[in-house]
Amino acid sequence: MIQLYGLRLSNYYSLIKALMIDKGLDFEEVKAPPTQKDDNLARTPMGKMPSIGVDGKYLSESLAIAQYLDAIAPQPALLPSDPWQAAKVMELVYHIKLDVELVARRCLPEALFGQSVSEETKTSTQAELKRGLAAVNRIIVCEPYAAGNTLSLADYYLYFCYGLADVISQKMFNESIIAQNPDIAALMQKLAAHPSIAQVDAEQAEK
Ligand SMILES: N[C@@H](CCC(=O)N[C@@H](CS)C(=O)NCC(=O)O)C(=O)O
Repeated sequence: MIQLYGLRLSNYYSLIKALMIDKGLDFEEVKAPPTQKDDNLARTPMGKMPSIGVDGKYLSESLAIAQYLDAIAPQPALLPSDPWQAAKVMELVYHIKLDVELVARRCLPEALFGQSVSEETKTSTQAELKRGLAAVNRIIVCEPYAAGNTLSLADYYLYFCYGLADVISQKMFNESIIAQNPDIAALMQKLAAHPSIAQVDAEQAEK
């Protein structure tokens, strides 16, 4: 049994939960808010969520966790077997994660937690978000899935990263990053109906 630590409100926690459901893994959810307390730092060295526990050992960082899950439960595969296509999936994942989600996240305190961020941060976030979105638009396929023919790790990152970044962008800049690209909007809808993702969203709503 794997322990999944974190909170359901976290997009990366949700992503890992969807992967574990799709892979048919036996897991339990353990509520663990992001803190700098010793017990949490032992699981996740930055104190962030999610992390997993396996036989008393711990692993953090969603990409590392996804890699581990794919190794212990290879089906359904998160990456194509062709090395080039697999690397292209990872390229897309990195741009979604680092150049869209992580950029939008700078405004998270104001967008979702009632704090304020500086005008400088807002201006630089909006400009860099535009650049990140353009980068993703240049390489995303969306026919029928984010990176091509099959559902891959890129679809999970698209769904959970764009979901959060879209909320932030709408609140901060009055712009939907999803509506800007009809192909991505259609894929997001399709992914929302994917059973594991629909289950994660429903359980998040009930808290
Ligand atoms: N790079 C990490 C990011 C995880 C992350 O940003 N988690 C957020 C919640 S979605 C968090 O714990 N934030 C609290 C903090 O930054 O201290 C991953 O991919 O797992």
